Parts: sequence; structure tokens; C-alpha cells
Amino acid sequence: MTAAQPRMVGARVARVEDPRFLRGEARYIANITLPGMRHARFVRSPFAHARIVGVDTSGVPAGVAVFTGEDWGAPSIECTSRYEGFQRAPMPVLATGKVRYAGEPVAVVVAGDPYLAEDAAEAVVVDYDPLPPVTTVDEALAVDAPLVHEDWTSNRYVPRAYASPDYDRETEGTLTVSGRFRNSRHSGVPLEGRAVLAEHTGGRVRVHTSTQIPHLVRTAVASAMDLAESSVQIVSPDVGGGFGVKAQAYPEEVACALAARALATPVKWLEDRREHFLASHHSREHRHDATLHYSEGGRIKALTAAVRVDMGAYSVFPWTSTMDTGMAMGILPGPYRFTGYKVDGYPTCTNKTPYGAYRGVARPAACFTIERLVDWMARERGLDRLEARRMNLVQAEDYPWTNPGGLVYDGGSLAESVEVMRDWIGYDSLTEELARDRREGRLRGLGVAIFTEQSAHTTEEFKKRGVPIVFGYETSMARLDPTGNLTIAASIHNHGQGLETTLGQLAGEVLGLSLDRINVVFGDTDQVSYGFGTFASRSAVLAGGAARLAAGALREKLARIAAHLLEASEEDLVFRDNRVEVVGAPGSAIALGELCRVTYQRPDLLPPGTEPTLEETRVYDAPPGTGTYTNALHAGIVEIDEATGAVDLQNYWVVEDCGVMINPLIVEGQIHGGVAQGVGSALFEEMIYDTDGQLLTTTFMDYLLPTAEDIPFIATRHLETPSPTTEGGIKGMGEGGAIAPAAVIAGGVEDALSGLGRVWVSQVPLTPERVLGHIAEARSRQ
Ligand code: MCN
Ligand code: SMO
Repeated sequence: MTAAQPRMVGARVARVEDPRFLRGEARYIANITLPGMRHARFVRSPFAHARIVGVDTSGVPAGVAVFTGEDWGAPSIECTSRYEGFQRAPMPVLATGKVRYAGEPVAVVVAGDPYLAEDAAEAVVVDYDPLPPVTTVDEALAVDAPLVHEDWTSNRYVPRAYASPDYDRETEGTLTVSGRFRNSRHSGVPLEGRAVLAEHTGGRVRVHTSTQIPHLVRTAVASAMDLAESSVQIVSPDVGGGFGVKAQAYPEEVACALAARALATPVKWLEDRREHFLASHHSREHRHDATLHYSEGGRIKALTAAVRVDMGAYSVFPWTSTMDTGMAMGILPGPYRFTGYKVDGYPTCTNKTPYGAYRGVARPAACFTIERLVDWMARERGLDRLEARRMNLVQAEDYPWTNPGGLVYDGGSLAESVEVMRDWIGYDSLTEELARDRREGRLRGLGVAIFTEQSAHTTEEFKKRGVPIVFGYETSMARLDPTGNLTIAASIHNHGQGLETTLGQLAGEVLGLSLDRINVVFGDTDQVSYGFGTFASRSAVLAGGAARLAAGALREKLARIAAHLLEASEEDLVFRDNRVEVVGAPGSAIALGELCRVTYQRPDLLPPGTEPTLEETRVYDAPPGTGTYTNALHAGIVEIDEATGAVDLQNYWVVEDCGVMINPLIVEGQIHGGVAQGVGSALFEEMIYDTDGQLLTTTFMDYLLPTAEDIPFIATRHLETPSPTTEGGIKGMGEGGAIAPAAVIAGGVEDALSGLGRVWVSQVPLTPERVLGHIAEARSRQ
């Protein structure tokens, strides 16, 4: 790009997609009605573990269709792993023979309206022979545990272990702090639950589904139905939040497609909230037993950890059941500069809902563990908590830094962010003020947490993870029409991230085209050959990289044509304000629209040998490495009500560096949303199972989400260290907000209670009951 090219990257542009949402013009699956459409309802297992003795459908009224897995030859969605010793756990579309979690679909009824379908589902009588369930990692990993999959050797999906070569040397003679750290089971709970509308038309299956990963769902549906991928189209229209819950292929997607084909009518299914809690994939339930080894001066030397994750009953597509364990094992060392590391991983199979992605994937739990340990080390050594971090961080001159978990940090501003935070919040006077408050009997405290956010994970990284499909690249198509308007079609999906705006900014800058002339389309597998979707904070880097390259290819072609028409040299052209101008010749310019019209409609005027079309597709694969790493430091103030144990979060600050920002307004919105979800993890959200494997939290009365009242003003500061590896220096950041809050708030609670006595906070959410427990613990140590 020439120096004169105006910048659109970095502009705080309001989101172009918002007007349609604000005016109620969005198009969700619930809004789509097809002629002859019928409605599905799933019959779900009431038991966590049981043999299916028989299914009696004789009570189903006439005119209502009913299917069991056996009717379809027991199709499944399978996600195996290349890891040695991985035990297979294909996820049945409808369970046959046995059920393995409460809420598992066993049959589907299809009726003329959703209410009839609901009644008819109740008329299906399934005879179960209950089996003993395993509902915790301890139960599941016990030697004599009942097996969730009877042909397995244990309930551990696959053994994982790693030790750095210098582990023994680095741990020698060190001081230690240890703990057992727990994050509760919860999930993204988007506003819109899952939704599917399948039809069979013109010999093809078309499945509308509320998903983040259209092409991957196509692969799963085609495989389960034994179809060519060209016989399946996935359409994911407006999606009311995904947060990772919609980044797996689900049995209901395949079941609706099979029913639509069998009945030759469109079949719609809208998940209700109770089903969502029961059967949409859960996440977050980690238990880490960890020890930090350090020197007398407070230098971190090594980390020892055992990571146990309750992955539920089946291996999810496309991640496998090893994802969270593997992510935690890689990122547990956090942003710190040490080399000794030994870790064991236990991805564990239980009679619970399968476990998939949720914003942050393993990193909130990993951040919680390492940051709690660093706080405890600081307390033991009498060090200030920020200083204990600063002196142990990976420094600017260390990059690229390979952490002892094998992740390669490409660059960042960790130490700088500590200085910025210190000045910004007036750290020294603030900590004095809080200490004064505590002396006066108020339970106020500050928490801090710092982390690196792996984003835009590469081909190399996913290859290492043993997943069957290696997700490193993304595809974007750029097409100019004869009026000079640009369409970007991408294989990612936008469901709240602002990607219609930011991909437009990236491509528009290359072509000097304003956003009102750019349309970003996504969520239709017929538009783009292949790609993976939106997850792992990858869309800006990968789809953005591809969009920019595709726009660049169009620009090159347009420059050739414009140079020919304007009788100018290509190097003298600048693309700006929807025109192509000749530098230094004010009168000499052509509107982009005119240039496009000529290209398509006046091939006789084009330079010889030019194809009269303006469409380019590019694939962008991030360069080798393990991804690009955003860093952030969060801080917050809490005040505890001693009588009730309620935690009031009063301030929250974020210093964040995601490389070059495409749109700071959107980046801040992403941080705000992520922090709000992290506050949910820290204070409220918890799926509770009883010992029979029954989920007790199936409504918003039992499963608490934070409301606007619970979220303080979130202040943000940006540092901008370009990634040395990615196109445009961009790093991903869509998950980061959610990573630190549990660690921050736990640290804040510990600090607030320090006036009463010493406590060790190692479990979230910090419900009033748990906080009261900590208060009692503090008093007992007074
Ligand atoms: N961005 C930017 N500059 C950067 C990096 C990002 O302007 N240096 C912008 C991007 O252009 C994009 C947004 O910030 O508009 C997030 O970009 P990115 O970090 O690439 O993340 P993805 O677009 O891949 O989004 C995925 C991420 C994940 S994994 C979850 S989970 C999550 C999240 O996004 N789910 C969300 N944010 C969400 N926000 C909403 N509203 N809804 C969800 O379901
Ligand atoms: S949990 Mo986000 O979809 O990677």
C-alpha cells in the first residue's frame, strides 16, 4: 500500500450490523418459517446411566412421527484423537442400548405444532434399567469405578503427561506453595438457545442451525448421514450468542436432518432453556492440584500440576474430549519466565453432559491456578503482589519465548502493562486506602491477575493436539460488483463480535472503499469452499488476513485496469474515497464504481488478456508457531458484606494489548462482555449435580447469571505491540475478558478478609455461602 493510502484500521467505527438488531430486523432461526414445516421434540433420558430395555411408541397419536436411533441404524457423531491410547466415545444421534447422561436424546417425535410434539414426546415410554453413575472425577477415576463406556479400560479418555528436562534440577531446594484449585461446571448460556431447521430439497439436505462452525457441522452431518459434503448445505443466520456452546456439532442437528429427509417436510427444533442446561455442552469444570516452586527471593523456578477435567460422557466434535486438559497443560505456566514443569492430565469421562468450549477454554482455570499460587508466594515472601509478578514475567527481550508447556509467545508488553496499571490506578495509595478501610472494619480488598491469551491457534498447534481436523487457516472471498460495491464472504461466523464491521474495515482500507459499500456475508457453506468458523479468537487474524489478501488481489487487478484507462503508471495510483486517483494529477481519477462497470461490461476497453471479473478468494494461515498471544492485566476492588457473605465488585480495570487494533470500540465491547462473563464464573455460575447424576440447576432461578447491577464500570487501557508474525500485526482478543476475573475476585476476597485473618481462596464461584465459610476460617486464625 502506498504511503498516501488512508487508514481505516484503528478507527472507532460504530458497528454496521447493529441497526438490524436494534430495529428487530435480525433473522434468527425462530423467525424462519417454511411451507409444510413440522416441529421436533426430543425424548430425553431421565437417568444419568441406564440400559435401554425397550422403547414403546404405541401411545404416540396418529399423524405424529417418531424415530429412535435403531430406525436410522444408530448414527453417531464421532471425534477421535490421534493421541496414543485414546478411548473412543462416539456420540449417538439418538441413544441405543444405553444412556450415559441425564438429558441424552433417546427418540424424536415430529408433529404439526410444537405443543403437539411436546405432548407426543411424553407418550413415548422408555423402559430403563438404571446403572450406577459416576458423577465426579474422583468417582470416575477410582480403581473399581463403573465404566461409562463398558469396553474401556478406565474412565480416563487418554493419559496425558509431560515433564520438562530440567524439572528435577529446577525444583531442587526450592520453597513451595500448593493448593487444590476448582472452577465450577458452567457454560456460555447465550440468550438464544440452540435452534435447527432442516429441509430436504432438490436432492440436498439444508440445515439451518444456530452454530459458530458451519463447515464443520456440514462435515459432521454429511458423515453421520453418509452423504457427500456437496449434498449438505449449512446455513447459520443471525445467532443470538455462541460463546463456544455453539462450537460443537450436536446430535439434534443430525436428527432433524434425518427426520426431514424421512418425512419429506421441513423439521424445526427450538431448544428450551431447561434442555439447554441439560444437553448443550458444559464447560469450565477443572480441578488442578498444583505446587509452585520458588526461591527465597520470590523467583519462580518450577510448577508441578495434575489437571483433572470432567469431560462428561462423550468426545465432542470437532475438539475431542482432550481439549480442555491439553489447553490447561500448555498455558498453566502463564506469563512467567521459568522452565521447570511437570504436569499430568486426566480428561475424565463421567455420566454428565458432554463438555465443549466456553469463552476462554481452560485458560480461566489455568489463570486462576497460577495467579492464586503467585499471590500465595508473594504473601509467604512478604512481597507486593504486583512486584512479585513483575519480577517473574517474560520480558520484552525474551521473545519469542517458549513456555515450558511448549507454547511460543510471539511478543507482548507484560512488564509494561504492570507499570501502566500501577500509575493508572494509583496502586500505592490505593492499597494504603484499602488497608485503612480494613483497619476501620470494612472488608475491602484488591485483586490482580495477569495472563497471556493464546489466539489464532495455528495449523502447527492443532496438529500437535491430535485432533482429526487441523484448523489453522481461514478462507475469505472478495467480490466487487459492477457498481463497485464489495462483498466479502467468509467461512467464519459473526455472532456478536462485530466482524461485519471489522472485516469491512480491513478490506475497505485496501481498496479505499467506505463501509457503506461493503457487505460481509457468512454462515452459508455454499458461499465459501471450506473453513472452520469462529472460535479461539481467530477471526480477526485469520479471516481478516484472508479478506485483506483477497482485497489486495482485487486491488492489484484494478490498478492494472485503471493504469491502462488513465494512461498512468500503477505505482502512481492511490485508492481512496471510493475512487482511484493519480498522485499529483488532481484531475486524473476514476470512480471505483466506474472501474468495476468497465471491467464487467466493457471488456473491449480492458488491457489485452484481462479476464472481465472481479472475484478473488484467499486463504490465510497464520505463520508457524502456536498462535499469537495477547496479554492483559486485570485489577478489581471488592467489598464483602460480613453478615451475608455477599461480594460487591466496585471497580474493574483492564490494561490490554492485542497488537494492532482494527476497531478499539469493538475491542472494548469484547472486553466488557468477557469480563461480565468472568464475573459470572467468579461469583455466581455453577451447575450442580446430585449423586445420582441429576442436574439440579435447570432454570435461571437455580443457575444465577450476573445482571447489569452486578457489573461495575469496566475501565480499559490499550497498549499496542504489533504481532511480529501475523498479517497487519493483529492479535486475537475475543476471549480475554473472561480469563482473569475469577483470579482477580478471588485475590480481592482474600485481601479483603486479610483484616480478619489469613484465608486461602481456591474455589469459585464465591457464593455467599463459600464467603461466609472463608470469614469463619479467617476468624478461626485470628
Ligand atoms: N478485533 C479488533 N482488533 C484486534 C482483535 C480483534 O478490532 N486486534 C475485533 C475483531 O475484528 C472482532 C472482535 O474484535 O470484531 C473479536 O475478534 P477475535 O479476537 O478475532 O475473536 P473472534 O472474532 O474469532 O470471536 C471469537 C471469540 C470467542 S472464541 C468467543 S467464545 C466469544 C467472543 O469471541 N463469543 C462471543 N466474543 C463474543 N461476543 C459476543 N457478542 N458473542 C459471542 O458469542
Ligand atoms: S469458546 Mo470460543 O467459541 O473459542
